[in-house]
Amino acid sequence: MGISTVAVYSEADRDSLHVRFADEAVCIGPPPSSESYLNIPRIMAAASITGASAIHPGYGFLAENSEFARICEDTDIQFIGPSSEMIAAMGDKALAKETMKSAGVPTVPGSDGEVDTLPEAKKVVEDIGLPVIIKASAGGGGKGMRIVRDMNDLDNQFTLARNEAERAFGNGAVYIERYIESPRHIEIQILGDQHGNITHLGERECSIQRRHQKLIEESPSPVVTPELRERMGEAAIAGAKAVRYEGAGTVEFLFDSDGSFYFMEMNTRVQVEHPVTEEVVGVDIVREQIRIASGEKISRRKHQPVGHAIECRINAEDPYHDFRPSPGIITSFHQPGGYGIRVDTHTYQSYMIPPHYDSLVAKLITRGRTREEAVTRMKYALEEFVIEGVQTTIPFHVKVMEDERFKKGEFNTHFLEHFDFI
Ligand code: MV4
Repeated sequence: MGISTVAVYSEADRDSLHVRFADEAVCIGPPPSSESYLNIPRIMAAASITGASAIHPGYGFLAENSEFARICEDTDIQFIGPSSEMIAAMGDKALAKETMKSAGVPTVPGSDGEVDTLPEAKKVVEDIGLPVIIKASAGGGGKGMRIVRDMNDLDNQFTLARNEAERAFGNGAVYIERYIESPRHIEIQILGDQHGNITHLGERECSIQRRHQKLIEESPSPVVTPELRERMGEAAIAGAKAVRYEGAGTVEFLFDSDGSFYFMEMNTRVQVEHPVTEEVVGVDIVREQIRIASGEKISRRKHQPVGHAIECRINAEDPYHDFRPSPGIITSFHQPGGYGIRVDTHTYQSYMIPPHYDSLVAKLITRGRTREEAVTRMKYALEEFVIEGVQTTIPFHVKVMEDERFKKGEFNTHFLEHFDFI
């Protein structure tokens, strides 16, 4: 886009590629994120001394921090993302659900907003039936959830859920909904501009997760037909229109085995898995975020996926030992390339993966005319990918690409629970 860039980095990330490739780079502190990437005054100071006009928050740390967005709003530095109120509204999961429900987005039957007392909880469960799931309003991404299958456990689980939420988020509020046993996680990518236009870029299938960490994502989903895409896309747009959403966002749905779908959460940032959408719809999502923040209009055309894309997250983790982190020096590095292959990474040979942050080393994305072609290409690309010196998830991904169920697209969020790797 011809925009000059400033990278901020902690002492642990000095040698990261983004630091080298940016026009300027500012060190914002020591490795602990509380003293660098989460330290708002240091980031604002870096923006100020370099004369930055905008901040792209990425997808971690402060990307969904309404306080940070608000501070940007109070200065002349543009936050590339939605308003601080929008981030706060979607960060309150019970409120987000009620907002979407009012907009006509399908939601899982459950409590109307938060449930404050045990008698109230009992009443809700009597109405909707067992099993139920208790979720923290301030949670999200699987944090602070409890499943109740027996009425006799409700008392205990309700109390535990509230205490846990209070301890983890400083907010004990919870809400209750019917537990869907074996859903798929399917999410819709949306874009909204400052002129009230909202569009969707189709779905991503994100059911291959382990402990709420996504490992493999793809677009389109093997189970989404053009008709279903239209319905899910329209539901996501209706929700986004109701709040006049601005920026890139993701509306997450639970997709039940009977074909129904329900709003789960809305993410107000660009996500790790956005490349699979870019590959099939031909839209640069980060470019759109920047265009939207500068007041430009988004394209009003309908986006249709062409072909199929898959992403494998290559983490510095040992899949042979419960995915334990494996930081250290990459002694040998060779990345695959060629037609239909994309690698997004900040690393290279001799790079030291610091132990302080999460373990994503590279995103390997393949594209094909069909899902089968994308899967085959992924298998070969994984086999060409050489990373030595640290353990990685590459051999795990090879095994998944060879799995019959995976190849048929027959899986849900429980897939990795009965996947025996090794
Ligand atoms: C659910 C659910 C079943 N029924 N809600 C997990 C993350 C958080 N965003 C919500 N989650 C779930 N909510 C109802 N009513 C199952 C999950 C869930 C899950 C969802 C998506 C992907 C992986 C998951 C793994 C375990 C549980």
